[in-house]
Amino acid sequence: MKNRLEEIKQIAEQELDKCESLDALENLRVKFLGKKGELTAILKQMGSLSAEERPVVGQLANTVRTAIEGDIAKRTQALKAELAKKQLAAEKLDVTLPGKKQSLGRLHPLTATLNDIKEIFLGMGFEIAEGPEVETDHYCFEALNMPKHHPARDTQDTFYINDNVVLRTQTSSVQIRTMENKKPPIRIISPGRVYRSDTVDATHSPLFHQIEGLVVDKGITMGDLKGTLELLMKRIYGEDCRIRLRPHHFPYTEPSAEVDMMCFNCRGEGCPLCKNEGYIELLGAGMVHPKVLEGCGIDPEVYSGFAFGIGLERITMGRYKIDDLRLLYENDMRFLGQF
Ligand code: 2NM
Repeated sequence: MKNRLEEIKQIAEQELDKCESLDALENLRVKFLGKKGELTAILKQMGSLSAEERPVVGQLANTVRTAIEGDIAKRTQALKAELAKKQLAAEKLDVTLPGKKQSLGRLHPLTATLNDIKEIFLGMGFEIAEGPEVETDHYCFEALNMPKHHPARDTQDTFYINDNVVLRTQTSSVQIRTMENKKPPIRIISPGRVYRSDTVDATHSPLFHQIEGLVVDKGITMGDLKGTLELLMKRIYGEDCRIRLRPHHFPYTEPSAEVDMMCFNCRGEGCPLCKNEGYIELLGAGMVHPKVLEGCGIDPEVYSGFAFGIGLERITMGRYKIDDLRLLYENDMRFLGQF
């Protein structure tokens, strides 16, 4: 039995050296010291020993147990230290490396221009009105003095949801809704998405953005319209910017005008950009047609008003000298990063 104990101690020491993980160490402990382990098996046989031998073997068994326990503890410590070292090496962090560059976002040129225009109008006491992009025929055409089969509808061909519901072709629908619900004085701009059944090219897109303005009060004249638009253009393009009004026709305004801005390229001299005109067409405007006012329950004998519609894309392109409208929608960072 003594020999067997010595043998157990030796085998345990040999196997201990081969243990490469904490799991293996635990298995080893169970194998030698556990309830069904080798050492316990020996102790169970002690009954067969003589009274003289028993304390001697008992003491030896304890010594062997203590020795194995000690060895396991030592090996556990060593393994843990080794593992910790490996983990530290794997998670090594060089705090002197240069950091990752954070690229800050910025406003899209359309958003930046819209924000500036909103500020200018808010400064003149306008309110911002918004409305649905899916509109009824009534708000999009009928209330704007464009009954069914009116030729002006051809220039605003749009997308039909059904016979009576369309994607709005201009934000005038918002202005009609405002005039129906609010008595003058009215001073609003209505920015938003509008839709037309156009083929995409450098200056056309089936979805674009408009900012329409409307002022209705007693004694509003064409002079108010021109002064308001001149101030807007000076703020956007610079104090030396001049505008001119050309007679035009819209069904919803009378008289109507197209508003041009002095060419920022040649300053009125004439160049390829303005096709030798010296001016660039910017927006449409006019005095709200009496029929339109009347349809909204506003007496045209008492009130008058002006309205205008600006294409956000066009004004943005002029401002940043962008020559193709498609660039504004493609989200190409090489383009957007320039602004
Ligand atoms: C334009 C040009 C001229 C316009 C008219 C109205 C309303 F609702 F008062 F009749 N809102 N906007 C208008 C006038 C829009 O866009 C080129």
